[in-house]
Amino acid sequence: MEAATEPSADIAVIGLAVMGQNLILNMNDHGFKVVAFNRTVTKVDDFLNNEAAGTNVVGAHSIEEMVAQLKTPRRVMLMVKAGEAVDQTIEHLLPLLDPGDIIIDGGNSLFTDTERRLKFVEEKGLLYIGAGVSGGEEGARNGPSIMPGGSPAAWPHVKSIFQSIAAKVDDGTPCCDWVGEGGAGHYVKMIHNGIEYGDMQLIGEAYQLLKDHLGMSADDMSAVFAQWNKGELDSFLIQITSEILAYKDTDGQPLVDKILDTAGQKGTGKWTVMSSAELGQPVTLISEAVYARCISAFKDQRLAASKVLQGPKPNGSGDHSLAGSIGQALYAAKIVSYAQGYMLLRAAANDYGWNLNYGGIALMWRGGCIIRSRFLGDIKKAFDTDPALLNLLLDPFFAKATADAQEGWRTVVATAAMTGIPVPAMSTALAFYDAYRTENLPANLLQAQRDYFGAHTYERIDQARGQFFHTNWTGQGGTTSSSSYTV
Ligand code: 2AM
Repeated sequence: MEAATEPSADIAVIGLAVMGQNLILNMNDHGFKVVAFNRTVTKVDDFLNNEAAGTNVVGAHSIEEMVAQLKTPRRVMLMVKAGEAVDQTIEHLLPLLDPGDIIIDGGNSLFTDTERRLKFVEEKGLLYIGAGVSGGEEGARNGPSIMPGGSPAAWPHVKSIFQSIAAKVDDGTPCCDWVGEGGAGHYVKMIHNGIEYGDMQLIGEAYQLLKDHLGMSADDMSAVFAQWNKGELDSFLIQITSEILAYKDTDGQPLVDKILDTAGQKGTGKWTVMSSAELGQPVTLISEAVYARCISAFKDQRLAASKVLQGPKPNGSGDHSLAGSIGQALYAAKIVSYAQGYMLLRAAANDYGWNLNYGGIALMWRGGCIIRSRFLGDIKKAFDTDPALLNLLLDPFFAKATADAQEGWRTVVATAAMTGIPVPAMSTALAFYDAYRTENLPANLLQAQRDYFGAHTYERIDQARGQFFHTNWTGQGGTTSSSSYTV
């Protein structure tokens, strides 16, 4: 590089794994000049000579050289491995940057790490963004969903880059908008991934019912999913499921039948469940989806148990007319899952002091990402109608949709129970739906038990809320109530 050249790059991207490379090429397509850097420097030249050949992308062989090429305020996006690599890269960058420069973490970071890094970087006078990026390699190349949060003052400086490269919905609106303060961007991405776990588990349960109870062939199932994809279930995951089921191995047999049934996971589903427990939100469907992957990983134990534990076994003789009800169960349970996800978002916003735009989040997920679907357009409409909507299930459209689907949903859950097919997600969704609409739950008895053995006190239905009573149930011991009780 000649020393006299004015810095001319719009943004730097550190990390040339496939997501980083594809985001760079996407930015280049939209007219931004990108400087690429990678810890293992040989990858910079590999990239420039191959994937980025013939583009305006420039490379750097050191972080210093990279920084020197950037216009101010400098924008540096990290696409490195989540965890320590992010902290190390920030440490390298800080001495080279000036107040007002912006560090963006586009990896799958845990939101609490993002909150910590934001504080650290802001203390040095710089700005920080934690941005969730979803859509996989293909999305990164052609239009991902981007969920940025962090220092509000940074947003105007990255808005045009992010919104240009993001996926667009039919009317051209980008699937990227400001999510909120602190770690809100990575939190919303985490919920996205949790919801993705739930959607995939529900599809898996529908598949197992069609396969084992109705005895359908892979081609027949592919046709069922293709049909579903024309209606209210229209989504990327339903579409690829149809394509996967139709895919044949080299011997002409469905490839899906040859894939070992043990699921992997990287952690964002688990984080969602941990956060739900932390915030006291019953995100039961995503939890079941995470645990279903755990059970699937016990392949050897399941094989042994299948020979010991008694119970009905599906025999493929179910009536094919049940396929419609399975679609209804999938749809109704999916509504519950998103309602639960939004409950968690609301609780997190309250707890962490973020000002979240719930309809905007649905719009960001409407295109580009793995959970993209027609359904998210309906969620956006629900929050447009009532931005303060307490629970998605209470929106008139979704209340009617669950009511309309529930006969099929109940039939499917009951049938699964009677035929021995595990449907943890469909059934926990139904249990949640029934609990949420039940005026009197058995927690009165539970409170009595807690008061009996631990003097934890209880409230009464015939007294104002907030007054606590203790009964000496056995006539023995003192009348003191437990001091550990917290309302
Ligand atoms: P590498 O090619 O030098 O391994 C995904 O692993 C990306 O994160 C890669 O670009 C990788 O760089 C980068 N990465 C992993 N650990 C890193 C670290 N400690 N510092 C900088 N980059 C790192």
